Amino acid sequence: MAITTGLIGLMGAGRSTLLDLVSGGSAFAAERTGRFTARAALVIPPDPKLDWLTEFYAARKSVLPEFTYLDYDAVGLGEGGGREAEWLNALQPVDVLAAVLPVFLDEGAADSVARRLAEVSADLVVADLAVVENRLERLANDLKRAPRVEWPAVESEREVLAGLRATLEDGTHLRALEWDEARRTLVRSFGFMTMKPMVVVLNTGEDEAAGWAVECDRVRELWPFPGTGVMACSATIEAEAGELGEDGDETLGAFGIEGAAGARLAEAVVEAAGLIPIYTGSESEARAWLVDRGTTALDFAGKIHTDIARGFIRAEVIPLDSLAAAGSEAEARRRGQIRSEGKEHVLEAEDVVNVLFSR
Ligand SMILES: Nc1nc2c(ncn2[C@@H]2O[C@H](COP(=O)(O)OP(=O)(O)OP(=O)(O)O)[C@@H](O)[C@H]2O)c(=O)[nH]1
Ligand SMILES: [Mg+2]
Repeated sequence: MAITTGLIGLMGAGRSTLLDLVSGGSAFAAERTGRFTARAALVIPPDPKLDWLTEFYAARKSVLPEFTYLDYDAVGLGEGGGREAEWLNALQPVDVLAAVLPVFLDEGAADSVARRLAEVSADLVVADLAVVENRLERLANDLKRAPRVEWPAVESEREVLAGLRATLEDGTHLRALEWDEARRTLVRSFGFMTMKPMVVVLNTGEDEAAGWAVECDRVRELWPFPGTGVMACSATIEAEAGELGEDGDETLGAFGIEGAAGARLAEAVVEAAGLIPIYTGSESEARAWLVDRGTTALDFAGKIHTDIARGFIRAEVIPLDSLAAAGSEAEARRRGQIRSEGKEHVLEAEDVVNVLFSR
């Protein structure tokens, strides 16, 4: 399973540099869409907890979640001439959007993050508003022509869309609204940008790394919408340092930059998408899964295999850290830490799960 993230931002925000950075230079040409050429990268960040689990079960292989990134070349938010709409349309299938903010261009400006964020937000909101307005216009025409029996359906869609318009005009992203399944289905085909999980990437100069934590918190204050993740990087210098290996790590360390950008971005994608890691382990395979927060034991069984969900008996569940502290399954069992759970049990981040099922 791969999570696909589309990189967006103004032209020259540093999307391509970020793609090269997280892929370690292994980005490849993706399919052409309309007038645009895309490059993609497949990134599989390491997971020390899965390494531990693999060793614990002496598993023959280990399987990690995969992250795909998609970058369309030389096109950006805020462009006129219909190009932007076509580009955003091409991004419809992605699971997550990552908005790269060129904070490095505003060196020293105290309000850079707020201003860049407002800029991106306005462009996304305007794109969604255009979709809403178009649809409302069409519905107004439909209403003139439609037989009376169809009026209530048209009216109710108009009402929903008018509500979305008011939300957008307020500058609020649509994912901040309460969505029941019926309304979600109604708007799914519109593919609203501000409905998608979104990562904000602050691309700053290297000298600003010391202030990253503060600036990331500022983003969370300014964009308090659910489905938002935040990450900071200094794309150029991190990409250059990446080519130098350990010497590069030392250079980055001097600026206070720690951890691979690919892992940091993946973390923000996981945060935005509302996913949690769940582990499974056996002699044949140790595996890290990413599942929606709130996933039940039965949902998870179905994710492994429909047959396992069909024959679900119960799930044995233990937090990975408890298993590590106990040192063996037998000891964890003796401590009563391996719980036996039913179908409706909601899994927690870093649970190790063993689904028992009948064939
Ligand atoms: N100083 C500095 N320059 C950067 C940084 N990130 C990107 N740049 C520079 O900004 C320019 C644009 O970067 P790209 O990565 O090509 O930006 P892009 O968003 O892909 O731009 P388009 O695809 O042309 O829309 C390049 O010259 C980069 O070297 C950064 O963190 N610091
Ligand atoms: Mg580019």
